[in-house]
Amino acid sequence: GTETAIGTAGKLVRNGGDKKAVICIEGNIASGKTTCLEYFSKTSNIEVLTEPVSKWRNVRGHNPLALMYQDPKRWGITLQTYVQLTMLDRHLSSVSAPVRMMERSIFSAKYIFVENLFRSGKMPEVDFAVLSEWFDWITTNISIPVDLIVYLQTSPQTCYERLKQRCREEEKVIPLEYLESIHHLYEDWLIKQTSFPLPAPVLVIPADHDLQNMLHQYEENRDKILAGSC
Ligand code: DCP
Repeated sequence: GTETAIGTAGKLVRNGGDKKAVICIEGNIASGKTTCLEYFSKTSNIEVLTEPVSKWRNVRGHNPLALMYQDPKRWGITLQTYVQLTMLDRHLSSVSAPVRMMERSIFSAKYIFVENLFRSGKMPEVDFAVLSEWFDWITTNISIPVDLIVYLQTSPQTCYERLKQRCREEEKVIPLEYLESIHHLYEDWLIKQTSFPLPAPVLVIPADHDLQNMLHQYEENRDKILAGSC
């Protein structure tokens, strides 16, 4: 839907009108977010938004994800501008179910990935400034409600092993150090809570375990996740 309304904070609300609970699944690359979303997609009353990564790999025949990994200085801004757009689109899309679950958020795109590119010297300051202006404008003028963040907490080593196993072509160049940087940014944001504002309370789920164990944990946390969000 494209209905618009002015929300309580005076911001433009464009998510179909009435309030729906929003849960964002956060975690490092290959931390198991997709598995978590798939698990909850089988629950009634929850609508799971599919990951936009397929878009990042193909925008009108171009692959900005691959380009960014090949030459982050040149293409980082290209990918991250598009990530920001696709995330905004996800946040604003209207859902019919009372609970919506999505992979990552516009917040982690900025606070984790853009921040990482900039801090590691892989994004020119002017690119960072322009992206930040966009982000600040969006978050000031558009209401992006999040009710709960579920943080799949992993060790970078576990993610590295899962990454090698899944063998996504674009990601073959990712070294362990990259996952370590992302990990530390996540920990500072969601655990230490010293870096950037939290858009919602955080539920931490240890996620180094094997698939069977993880599914068990999702089952155990199901009520907490759904209660925290309603
Ligand atoms: N990515 C990025 N910048 C962002 C978001 C993601 O560069 N702002 C990259 C990291 C990955 C790819 O996009 O190479 C997909 O990232 P995700 O971690 O979102 O998806 P995964 O499929 O890795 O998640 P999981 O394995 O946890 O299901």
